[in-house]
Amino acid sequence: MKIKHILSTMALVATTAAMAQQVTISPIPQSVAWGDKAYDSAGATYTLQGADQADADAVRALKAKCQVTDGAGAVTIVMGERGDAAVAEYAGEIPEKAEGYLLKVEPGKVVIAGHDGAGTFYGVQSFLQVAAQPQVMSVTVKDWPDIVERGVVEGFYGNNWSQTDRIRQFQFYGANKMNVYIYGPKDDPYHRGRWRENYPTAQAEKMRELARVAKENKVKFVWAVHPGNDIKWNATDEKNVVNKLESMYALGIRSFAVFFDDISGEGTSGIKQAQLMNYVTDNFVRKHDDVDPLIICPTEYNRGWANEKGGYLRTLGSDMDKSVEIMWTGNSVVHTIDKESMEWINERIQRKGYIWLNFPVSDFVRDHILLGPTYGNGLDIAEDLSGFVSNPMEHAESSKIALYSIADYTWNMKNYDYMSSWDKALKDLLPESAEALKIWASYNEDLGPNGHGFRRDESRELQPIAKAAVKGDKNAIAQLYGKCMELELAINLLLADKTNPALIVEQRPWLEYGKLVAQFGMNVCATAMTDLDKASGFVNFDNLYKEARSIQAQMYNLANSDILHPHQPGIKVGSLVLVPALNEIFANTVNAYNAT
Ligand code: LTM
Repeated sequence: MKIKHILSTMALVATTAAMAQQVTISPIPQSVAWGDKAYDSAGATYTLQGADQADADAVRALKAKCQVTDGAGAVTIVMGERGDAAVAEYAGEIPEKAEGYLLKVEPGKVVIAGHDGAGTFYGVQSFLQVAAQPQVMSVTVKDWPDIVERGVVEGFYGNNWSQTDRIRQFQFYGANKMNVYIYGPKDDPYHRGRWRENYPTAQAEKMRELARVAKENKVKFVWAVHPGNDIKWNATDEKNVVNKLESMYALGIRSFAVFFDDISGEGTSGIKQAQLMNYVTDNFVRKHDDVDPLIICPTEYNRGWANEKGGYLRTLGSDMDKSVEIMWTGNSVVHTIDKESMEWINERIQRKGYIWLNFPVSDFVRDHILLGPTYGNGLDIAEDLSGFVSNPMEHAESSKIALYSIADYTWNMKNYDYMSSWDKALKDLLPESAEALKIWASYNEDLGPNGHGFRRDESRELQPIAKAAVKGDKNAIAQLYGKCMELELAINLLLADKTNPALIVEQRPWLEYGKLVAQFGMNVCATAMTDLDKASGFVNFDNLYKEARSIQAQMYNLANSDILHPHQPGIKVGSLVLVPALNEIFANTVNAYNAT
C-alpha cells in the first residue's frame, strides 16, 4: 500500500473547508447593514453614556467584556431603553417589538438602544460579537425575535444536569438570546416522585441561585412540578400543588409549569387537569402580582397519542384558563414541527401551542451522542407558536451544538440555514478545533433504530465513497482509508484541546471508541487494498486479520465497560454509514481471501 497515494487521495477528498474568518452576528439579525471599518479592537477602550439608567444586566454584560475608561480616545457607547434620555434621539429607529434593539457602530461611537431591558441586553450581545473581531466594522442592526419564548426544557430521563452545567447554560442562553429554561428533569424526586415535599435546604439554596443567575441572563426560569403519577383529585392535593409552588416562589422563582406527561391512571383526566390548572391560576398565580401565567405539559402531548373520541385536548382548550400555555411535541413523541401539525393542535386547544421539541434528547438512545445539525422544523410557523423549547441530552455541553441552532431558528426562522448554523455552533463551542469537531460530529448524527422512529442523516460526504468502497472500488477504498485517518486525527486533536474541558469529558467514551473505529477502518481498507496473493512478511493477511479482530475486541470491551445505561448500554459512533460499510468490506475481504 502506498502511503503517498493515500495522502494525496486524502487531500482530494478533504472537502471540509476551513471555516472562513468573517463577521457574523448570531442569531442572524432581522436587519443588518454593514459599512467600513470603524476601529480596531486591539486596545480599544470605551466610555459609557446612559449606563446609569440602562438595564443593569446589559450594563454588567458590557462591562464584563469591554474595557471601560474615562480616558481620551475611548469609543463612546450610548446605551439605554426606549424612554431613556440617553437614547431619545434614536427612538424612531428602535424596533417596536418586545426584546427588540437598535445597534449602531460608527467610528468613535456605538449606540445600543433597546425597546425594553431585554432588548438592550441583546443589543449588547450583538455588539460584543462585532467588537470581538480584530477590525470592528461599522454596522446598523435592527433586530427582534420571531418567537416570544425560546429556549430549553430540561425534561429528560437520566442524569440531571449539575448546578455548574445549568449556570453555564444560562450564560450561553443569554449570549445567544434564548430567554426561557423550564426545569423538569424526570429524575429529580422533588419534581416528580416526592412532589409534595419541599426541597431540603441545601438544594433549595441551589434553586435560589439558579433563579438569580437565570434572571441576570434574561432567562425566565420556569420550575415544573410533575404530580400526575399519584395525584388525588381532591382539595388536599390541590393545596399540595399550591404549597409546593409557594415554596419555590419563596426561593425567588416567578414562573411555573405543571407536567402530566408519561403517566397513567387517575391523573390523566383532562377535565381534572383543567380544573387544577384553573385552581392554581386563581389561588396562586393571581394571588401574586409578579407570577407569570402557567404552562402545562398535557398527557396527550402529541398527535399520535391524541384520543379524539376522549376529547382530552378539546377539554383543555375549552375548560382551561386561556392564559395557560399548552406544550406539544408534534405529530409524535419525537418529531419535527410543521405548519399543518401546528394548525391541527391550535384548533383543538384554542390557543397557540408551546413546542417541546424532543431533540437533541438522547434518553431513548443513550449509546449515541447527538452532535449533528438541527433540521426539519418548518420555517413558516413563527406565527403559530407561543414558545419553542428543546429537550436536550443529559450531556449539557454537547447539547449546545443543537441549542445554538435552536436559538438561531427561533430568533429568525425565515433566515435559518441549518448547515451554516451548525458550522457556527461548532466554531462557537470549540473555536480552535472547530474543523476537527465538525469531522467528529459528522459521525455522530443519527440515533440508530429507536422506538420513536426518529432518524437523522449522517456523514453526508462519506456516503458516496462508502457506497463505492463496499462495491470493491479500490479508489473509493483508498478514499475511505483517508477518511478513517482523518477521523483519528480529528479525535486526537479534540482530546488535546484544553479550551472546553467539559465538552471533551462528556464525549470521551465516544471519542475513545471513535478512535478504535478509525483504526479498524484503516485496517479494513488497507487489507482490502492489499494484493492478497503477493502479501508477505509481517504485514500479511493473517496479521492484518488478527489486528482487525483485536480492535473489534477492544471496541466490544470499551462499549461494555464505559457507558452502561440499563436500556441502551454501549457506545455507538458512525453507526449509519461508516461502521456498516467497514463491516461489509471486512466480510467481503475475508470471503475473498478464503475463496483463494
Ligand atoms: O416528551 C415528553 C413530553 N416527555 C418525555 C420526555 O421526558 C423524554 O425526555 C422524551 C424523550 O424520551 N419523551 C417523553 O415522552
